[in-house]
Amino acid sequence: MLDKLGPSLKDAIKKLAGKTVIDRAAVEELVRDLQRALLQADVNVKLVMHLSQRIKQRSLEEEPPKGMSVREHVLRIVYQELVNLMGTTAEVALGPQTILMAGLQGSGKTTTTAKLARFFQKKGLRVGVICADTFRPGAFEQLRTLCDRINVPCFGDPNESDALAIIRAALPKFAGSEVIIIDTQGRHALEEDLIDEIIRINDLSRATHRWLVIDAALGQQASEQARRFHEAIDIDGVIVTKMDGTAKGGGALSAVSETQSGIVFIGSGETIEDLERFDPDGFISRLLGMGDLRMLIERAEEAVSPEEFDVNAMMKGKFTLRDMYKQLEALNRMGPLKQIMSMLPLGNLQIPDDAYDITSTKMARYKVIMDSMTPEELDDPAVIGSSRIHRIARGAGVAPEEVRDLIKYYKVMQRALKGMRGGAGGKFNMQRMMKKFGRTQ
Ligand SMILES: Nc1nc2c(ncn2[C@@H]2O[C@H](COP(=O)(O)OP(=O)(O)O)[C@@H](O)[C@H]2O)c(=O)[nH]1
Ligand SMILES: [Mg+2]
Repeated sequence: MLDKLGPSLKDAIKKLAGKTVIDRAAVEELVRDLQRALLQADVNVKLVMHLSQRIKQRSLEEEPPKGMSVREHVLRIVYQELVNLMGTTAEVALGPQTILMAGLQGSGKTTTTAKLARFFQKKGLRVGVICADTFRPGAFEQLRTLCDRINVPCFGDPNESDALAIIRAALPKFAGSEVIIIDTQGRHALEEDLIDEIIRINDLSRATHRWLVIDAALGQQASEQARRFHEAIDIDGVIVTKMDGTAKGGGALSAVSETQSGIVFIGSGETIEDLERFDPDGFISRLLGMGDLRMLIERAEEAVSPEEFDVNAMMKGKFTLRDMYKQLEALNRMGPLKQIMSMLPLGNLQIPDDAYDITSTKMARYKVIMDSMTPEELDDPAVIGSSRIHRIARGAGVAPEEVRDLIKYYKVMQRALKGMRGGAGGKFNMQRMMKKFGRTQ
């Protein structure tokens, strides 16, 4: 998508390294690279010019915050302005709701309906899906096949030509469902009767949310569709699909952002799992190469004093349960785990949002368990045998399984740290670590 932007920006920002005053020529060069990359991603020219202006002005006029280098100062401004450009995230509630899917034919509504059903199902909610597309032949079959794969009930009637009649029949059937998703027809163009129908469906279903599905390949043209649908049914979330297959994703995101509609999800592939929550901060951080372990360690050193948390010793191989305990505390102090993760060099790895949730809950449990351990055990977890596991579990009021889980987690961290020291080019192999991590959950 904006892949080209990353390397050229990183090069431009590198040129600022070591400078003590901000150099107009360097900032201008940076802005030119940025413009080229954004225009290639089909971001609207006016938006690009506005952004360039802001970056130039802020870089040259704002005082760098205390202790921040010139490079970091400019990097931070570029980051903030790009995050603004790419828009905001709309909330997704994990409770009872009816979601109406809108969008033109081929935008990915049906596929995304199934992806959403899967998303809510994974969050433990009962989902029901309604096919209200009476226009496209085989629409019901397509949706039902997708829903069958994930065991989500799907209601439709290929012989009924009235979408409202289908919805009227379907709603009582899904009275026990927490999340109801209604897939609608699309057509090739935004026609008046399509708009009329979606307005009536919206009224009849009393939808909690009206989400618009837009193809990323539209680039900046996405704003026109977003505006028209918004006028008709008050769109409260946009899903940009096919981000995997186009270079114009940046254009689509910024165009949608301009219409003031928040982006709820991004579709990034054809399988049912290829749906991601939109996270502008993480997205831009990775793009700018903030996925940089050195930064993480700098942050870590800020959050805890050196006596408390010896990063260097840890990197050299001394890593006790106490270190891990301190690390967990430091992570807590540094803020949301997710933010920390976005600073690590994850490459294209997508970490599912719920991985963070599970992890922070687990962390709290681990702390309780560690409080029941002796100093000896904390320093050298290898001494913890089966009878000690039971004693610790009783002390912490948890199942022995959970103590074993913690020790397993410690071993994974220990191995990951070894990998970090010995891996290719000294790079932290996060992907491998997350895989192991997943297995201990
Ligand atoms: N690569 C890719 N293809 C997608 C994505 N979302 C949908 N598609 C494909 O786009 C085509 C149209 O999707 P469909 O759900 O039938 O669109 P609808 O007419 O709006 O219901 C299908 O071939 C989908 O597999 C996506 O995020 N990435
Ligand atoms: Mg469809």
